[in-house]
Amino acid sequence: MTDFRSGFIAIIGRPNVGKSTLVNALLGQKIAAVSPKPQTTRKRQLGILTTDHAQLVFVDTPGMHNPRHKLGEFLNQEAQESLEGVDVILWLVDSSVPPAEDDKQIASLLGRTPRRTPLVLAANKIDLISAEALTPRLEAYQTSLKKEAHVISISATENRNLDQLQELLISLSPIRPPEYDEEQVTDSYERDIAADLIREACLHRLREEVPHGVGVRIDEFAERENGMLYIAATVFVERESQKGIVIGEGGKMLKQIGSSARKEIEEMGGRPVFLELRVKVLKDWRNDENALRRLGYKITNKKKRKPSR
Ligand SMILES: Nc1nc2c(ncn2[C@@H]2O[C@H](COP(=O)(O)OP(=O)(O)OP(=O)(O)O)[C@@H](O)[C@H]2O)c(=O)[nH]1
Ligand SMILES: [Mg+2]
Repeated sequence: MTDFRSGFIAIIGRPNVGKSTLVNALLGQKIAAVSPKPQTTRKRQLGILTTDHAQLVFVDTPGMHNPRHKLGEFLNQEAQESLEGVDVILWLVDSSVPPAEDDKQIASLLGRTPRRTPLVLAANKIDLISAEALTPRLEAYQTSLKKEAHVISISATENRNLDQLQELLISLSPIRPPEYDEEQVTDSYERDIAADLIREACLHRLREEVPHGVGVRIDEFAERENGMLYIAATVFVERESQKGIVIGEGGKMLKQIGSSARKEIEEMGGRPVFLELRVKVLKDWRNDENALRRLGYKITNKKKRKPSR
């Protein structure tokens, strides 16, 4: 029998590069919300992949960026803390665009992580770039990094090179028994994923600034005797004007959001769902620490640590 390998893999990258899409693709099922808008992921979430000879525990993180409000600070904190104590760091970049300022900052942060932690630079979205343009693009990302990295190009949506990536990550993981049961795919509760899927539906349907000001709270989550899951949730927005947009004419928008979220939640849980949504204004909540806490985003105001080297 070969030795069993098991590793924690932090997936780091700026918003919208495809981190959550990659975790869903590697797991072969949807556990994380995904959308074309940046800052979709707001909390760290584990995606657990178990094969007969290895277990990879992916730590999906919020995209790192220059924050403009307190929620943004929380997102960066979540991402940065996920680097601690992992076995491998996977820096995911969008190969269809040159390195942005946020990428350079991430590269410099990664340059300060412990030398013993292997680093993988994965260039995603190669379906959007020609083979000739890819090589110099990879070099541009690589030179911004002051550390050696294993480089691999992938497409999370087209399933390209994902097996190779998986094997690489397994080979970099230590020999160790699995941490989680093989049936477990995530550490998030179904109700928290449901909240994220409702927010994802908002991100897909709403335009411009409105979706980023959306927060979701699950008020009731109960299984009824007939096997149906009953969920009541509140969609919080920052301003009165946004409330009208989310509800839409004659309640049309909220109905669409509810219906697409319900389908996703049903698919995840494999049982029928009754979803009831209401909309409330929580003024400027993204900048209000108390409101953030109530919605489950806690800023710890940790003191800055010195770089370890
Ligand atoms: N063309 C293409 N699009 C991709 C690929 N991977 C992800 N996407 C798209 O990129 C967008 C962002 O994907 P997410 O998985 O939400 O990105 P993320 O890095 O988790 O974003 P945050 O949670 O905001 O940090 C979605 O519209 C995905 O469908 C890829 O390989 N090719
Ligand atoms: Mg994400």
